[in-house]
Amino acid sequence: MSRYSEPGQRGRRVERQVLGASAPWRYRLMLLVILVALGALVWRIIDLQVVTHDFLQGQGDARTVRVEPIDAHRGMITDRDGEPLAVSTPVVTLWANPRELPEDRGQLAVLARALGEEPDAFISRIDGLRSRGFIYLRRQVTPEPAQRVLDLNVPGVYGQHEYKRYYPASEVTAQLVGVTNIDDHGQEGLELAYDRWLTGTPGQRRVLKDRKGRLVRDLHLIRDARPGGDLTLSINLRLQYLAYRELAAAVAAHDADAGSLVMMNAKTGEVLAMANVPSYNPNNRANMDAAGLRNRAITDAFEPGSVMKPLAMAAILESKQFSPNTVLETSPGWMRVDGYTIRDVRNFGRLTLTGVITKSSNIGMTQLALQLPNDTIWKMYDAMGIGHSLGTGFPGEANGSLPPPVSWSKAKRATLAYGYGSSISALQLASAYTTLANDGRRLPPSLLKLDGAPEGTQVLSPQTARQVVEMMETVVGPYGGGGRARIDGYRVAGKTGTVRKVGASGYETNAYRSNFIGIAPASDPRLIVVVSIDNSKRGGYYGGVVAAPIFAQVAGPALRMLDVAPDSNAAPYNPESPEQQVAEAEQAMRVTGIRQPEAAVSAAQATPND
Ligand code: 59J
Repeated sequence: MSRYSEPGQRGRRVERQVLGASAPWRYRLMLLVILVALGALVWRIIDLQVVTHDFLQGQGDARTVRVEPIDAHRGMITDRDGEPLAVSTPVVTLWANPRELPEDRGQLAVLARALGEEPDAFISRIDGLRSRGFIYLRRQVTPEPAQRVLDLNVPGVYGQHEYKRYYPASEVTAQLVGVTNIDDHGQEGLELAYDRWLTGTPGQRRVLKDRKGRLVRDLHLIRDARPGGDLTLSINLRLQYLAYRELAAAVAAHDADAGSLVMMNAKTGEVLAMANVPSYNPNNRANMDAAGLRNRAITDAFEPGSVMKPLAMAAILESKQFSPNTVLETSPGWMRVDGYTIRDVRNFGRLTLTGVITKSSNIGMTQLALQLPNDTIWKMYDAMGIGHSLGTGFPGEANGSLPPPVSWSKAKRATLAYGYGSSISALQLASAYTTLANDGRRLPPSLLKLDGAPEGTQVLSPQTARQVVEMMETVVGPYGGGGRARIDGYRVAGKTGTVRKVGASGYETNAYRSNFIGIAPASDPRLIVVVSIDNSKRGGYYGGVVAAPIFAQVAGPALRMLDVAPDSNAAPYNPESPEQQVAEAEQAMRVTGIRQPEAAVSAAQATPND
């Protein structure tokens, strides 16, 4: 300003005067424009240095320093003895940035061959994807062949280290163990139920990468990956193989739709084997189909039929109104209740309570149930866990159903006593039978290995439990339908069941479920085995014909593998031997309650109903 007022600078002064005088608005406008421009510049500086600083800094850094996840090792699933059932093995996923891949056809052809692909098809595929920044070449290959590809040093080809789940026992344990998806998360079975436990926590490391995303060097570890926990199952893999093999063979031989087998430790509730057919290979996700995925032994509830009779019999004996030797009249083999006709397969005449179990008399069970208060049998079933969750946490675990005794008709009470009107899974059935096999104390099932026996719940008296087990021994004896369940060297208690399946219009006339439940050794039970075969279409369909032999083929070797002391030196069953004649006469008396010689006569007339 002082320059303008200096003497001798008149011209300027004049100019200023002219300017200021002729267009003061122009001057002000210019000043304003300059100020606005200056302000914008200052704002931009503030903006870059302060406001968006972090964003820009981050953008810059992203091109060089990155935080990379470190994959956590997923926990292993093993059998009770540490045999691996699900293991995570290191693999490499090969990927490429097509923009960086060479144009050179020869080099691409070499890469294609190393990947096991046809060169021409590979090259045209790559050419179609040139605009992309990322494509998978091959996912989850074993490290050695992956390294051979990486060693070609083709620009734009990278390897990412990952883990892949491998299931050594494949279809034998498939539905129990379950499966993970390609991102290593549980999708089915115990892999899903225990996903949080098995999944570790991924770690983080800071790395320096070049502009193309290639690792230059590790900067530092932020957090190490925390591996997932291991899971030790209750099953024994050798017993599991045995169970699966025999079950699969029987399902094939009988052209059945499906089958399940549960083997339980009678003293702890631990599941020692759980097999399901059809199955699938969990190592090949492409071939998974819904039928093979189902762990039917846990997720499928079915109408149980006669395998419920021993459980109802426990309630009947607990009432103290009957003893195993109380005699009933079941002639003529059918009876009417509430307008429904209840039938036995034959007219069994006079039967003791033991005989009702031996012969599987629907009429005997009906008579007993109708002499007891409304809810006696319902209460017993309820206490045994029918209709309740087993609490395994297994995905899709079935509760089954047990309709409550509100205004029950006589027919409902009767059918419930001989096994109809409720539904139950094979695992629930095994668990309910711990009450009989374990002196009246019910044990919850466990799919995981336990340190000791759980406390359980006393559901009935030890005496009643033993009486029912003894009654069940007659089922595999000469007058029962379960002779095919016999095992050399061991006393077996069992129950057969043949159930007409329910279809769209009531009970089917030619579709059955064949069941057998067995306890061995009967003198001091170690094993409970449930076998259930769905819709046998060849070689019979009775529980005693289809399911009982599977019990013997599995429980026999299992008892020997487990080193269980034999409790029987009975000679193998031979109907001709004098000892057998005496034994049969004795048993006939227990079954029918009638002394010889009538028993011998009726025994001779009766054909074993298997
Ligand atoms: C049966 C039923 C259906 C449901 C009958 C099996 C009833 C019944 C209505 C006819 C085949 C058949 C509620 S039979 O399990 O009694 O296991 O070795 O499905 O009775 O009232 O053609 N089991 N099975 N009954 N229903 N409703 C016997 C018995 C059983 C055997 C054989 C022959 C039935 C000895 C079954 C076995 O104990």
